[in-house]
Amino acid sequence: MTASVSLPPVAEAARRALPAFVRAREQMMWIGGRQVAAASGRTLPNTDPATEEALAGVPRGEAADVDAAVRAARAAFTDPAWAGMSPDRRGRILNRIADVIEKHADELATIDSVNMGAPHRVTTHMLAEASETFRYYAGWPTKLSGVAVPAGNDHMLYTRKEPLGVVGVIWAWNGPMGQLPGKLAPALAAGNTVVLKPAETASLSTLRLAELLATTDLPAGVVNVVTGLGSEAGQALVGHPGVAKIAFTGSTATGKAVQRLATDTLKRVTLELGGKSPSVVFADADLDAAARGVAAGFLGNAGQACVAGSRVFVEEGIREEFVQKLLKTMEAAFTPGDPLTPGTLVGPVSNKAQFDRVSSYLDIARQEGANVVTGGGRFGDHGYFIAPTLLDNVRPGMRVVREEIFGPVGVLSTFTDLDDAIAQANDTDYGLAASVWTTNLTTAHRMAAAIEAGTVWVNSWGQMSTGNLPFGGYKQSGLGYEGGLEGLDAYTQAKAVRITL
Ligand code: TXE
Repeated sequence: MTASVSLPPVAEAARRALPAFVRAREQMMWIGGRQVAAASGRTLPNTDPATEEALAGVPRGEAADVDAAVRAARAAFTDPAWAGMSPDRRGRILNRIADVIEKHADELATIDSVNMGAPHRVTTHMLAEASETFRYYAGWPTKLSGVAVPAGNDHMLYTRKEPLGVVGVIWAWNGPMGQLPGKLAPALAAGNTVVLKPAETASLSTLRLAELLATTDLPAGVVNVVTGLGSEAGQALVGHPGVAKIAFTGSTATGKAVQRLATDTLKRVTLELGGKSPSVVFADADLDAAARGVAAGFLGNAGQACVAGSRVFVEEGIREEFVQKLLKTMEAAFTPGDPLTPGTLVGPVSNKAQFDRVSSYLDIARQEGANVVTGGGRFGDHGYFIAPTLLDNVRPGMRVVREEIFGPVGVLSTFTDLDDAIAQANDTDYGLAASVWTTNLTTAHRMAAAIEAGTVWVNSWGQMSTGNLPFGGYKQSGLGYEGGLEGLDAYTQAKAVRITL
């Protein structure tokens, strides 16, 4: 797997037909319903990771821009146009947002694929989940009710579920349109207003989405977008006293810093963080299906998934047979290609910093004594492509076993029995997800109960929810939930009302 990557003709045609949006010279942020440049006038570059070519620059928003956006969001929060809107109308607006996303799904997916390198098939899937998530939450405004609490004849007691205020949303580059809906949809369903701060290297789809939102009936200032660096715009948003809650997706280290800073103003915080998720293959599994699922687990989106199944555990007796099937699948279906070529399942990693980071982990793997079964370095001679990599001869203490690499790299070990599988799967600081491959019902349920992770897939990997299941991390993979009623509650506060009769 060391051939050079040259863009096939179909991808070149797709690139010539790219939405004009990605090539516009300079994009604008959205504050209070208007498109604005950064107060400083400065911009940040965006790059196509498959070609290393420059795309449209985005404004480098800083504290002054964040302050303007928070003020606009606060004004919109109390404006009767939003605060007094009936719940059914709010639900209709959420459905309208879903319509608009559906209509422009291909365009938004293409923008993300070019801006952050995920295969079009992957970004298309994210957009489908995005519209479904808005539809799921569109049903909630009319059902978000408090309760009447029993009391004596002299009192009436009840609760109200109220929005929090301004929600700051900060998220990552590995799935711009995948991570946003689980935050934006429930925030709006509950009646909050928001300031969005997308990742600095992958902001274009959010800016395009903001243009599309302006065509719905959302009042001005309900959704604002400030682009910029985490250390500038991101930090200013987390520290701003006018923000009631931060919803964050990113690394565990940055998540901890966000929570520390948010403590000063006692903001609520939900954190979707990193992972080092196990894929556990038992001898009785359908090994062909397991090989495909396990490969997708650590190679899908070039391994840049918080739920990536980057630690592979195989029952001892089937090790050789399974590894052969895995290598065959990797070669047949997961050879990297242009993200815009139909059928590509592995694109480049998203940006130069990530390319350097993954490359350095491959050096660390060799220094630590891991064996490179396949891959182990750059793929091709241009673009930020990394060869799909499988490592074995690994020990539990190695950095490549313990730390999130966030690239197309899996580490493989064996286990002896169920208890050994559970112990090894749980030997991690993280706890976001797991996949278990078995045809034995007892094994499936025992594993599902014993694994310390927020999501457990049995005989699949990576199926995400369309809003209706809670998604959250155990241990250092996060705090709180997205999705489902748990994900909506995170954007509300309960008020107790006591009326003396
Ligand atoms: O993430 P950051 P980075 C992991 C993955 C990756 C590593 C580094 O292992 O290799 O993190 O990626 C904003 N205050 N994950 O450095 O820093 C930033 O602008 C407020 C896993 O890109 O977490 C961006 O919008 N905001 C993860 C967002 O945080 C700040 C997805 C994420 O950036 C900030 C991404 C600050 N002080 C990376 N600093 C997953 N769970 O999927 C940065 N940001």
